[in-house]
Amino acid sequence: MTSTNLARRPVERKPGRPVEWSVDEGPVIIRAGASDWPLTRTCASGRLIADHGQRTLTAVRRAPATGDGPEPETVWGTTLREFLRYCESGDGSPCPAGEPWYVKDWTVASEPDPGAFLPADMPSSLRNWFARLPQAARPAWEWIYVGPRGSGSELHVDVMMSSAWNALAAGTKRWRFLSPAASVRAGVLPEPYLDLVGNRDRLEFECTQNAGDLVIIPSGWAHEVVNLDTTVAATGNFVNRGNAVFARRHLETRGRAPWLKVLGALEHDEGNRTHAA
Ligand SMILES: O=C(O)CCC(=O)C(=O)O
Repeated sequence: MTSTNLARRPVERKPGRPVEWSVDEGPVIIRAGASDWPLTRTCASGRLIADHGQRTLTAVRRAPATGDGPEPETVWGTTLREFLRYCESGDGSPCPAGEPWYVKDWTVASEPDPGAFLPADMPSSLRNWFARLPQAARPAWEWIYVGPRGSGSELHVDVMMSSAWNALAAGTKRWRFLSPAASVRAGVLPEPYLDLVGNRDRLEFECTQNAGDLVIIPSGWAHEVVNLDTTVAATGNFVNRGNAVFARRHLETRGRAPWLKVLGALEHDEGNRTHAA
């Protein structure tokens, strides 16, 4: 991870209840903000393998470059128990050369008991309007990520210009964030989104997330992650009152009429709820 550090600023907060956050604040790390989340407790008490070790999972890794364009991902069907053994082995087995394997499509929605991973009641500023849709119509936007040292995610902006939270249950992650203006410059955010963002400064900074810390990433902020040791994290994307304008612009630009209709209905429903409250 290289950094030109056009600017640095602290992004740390002490834990507090409820988690108040707004997209205008930029990325925030709340120390110990997820220390009482179910997955963090399970990891801290050493019960992860006992509780979920038999879970079948798919790990991905980039295949070695062939010179024929983008590297395809290869997949490994495994169990959590076997995958954690691989993570801890340190010898790269069963795939000694190349990129580390990473589990990143373990969806919480596919679990019989999502409450074993996430709080029953998410902080309101992190709630996802789409979670109100019936299960079959809802995007599966909550995942468990498991990876060894050296695995991670390349610089990207999140799906549908959503914001995201990341609750680290075990291990250490190093994050790099680029403000929307810096994300445009890096070629990962299209220029037309810039008018939605007040601050045009090209900010770039890094932080280290430890087990129990909660990171919040605003819409339009590109981010990149490297796992410094074996990590287990819950992550989720959300669209709500704080960032719906980004999702709307995204859906309009892409001509996604059905999703625009859904977003409109959710906005209307939210308005009714606010008035009723
Ligand atoms: O932990 C990772 O590898 C990336 C996570 C991420 O991009 C997110 O939580 O939005």
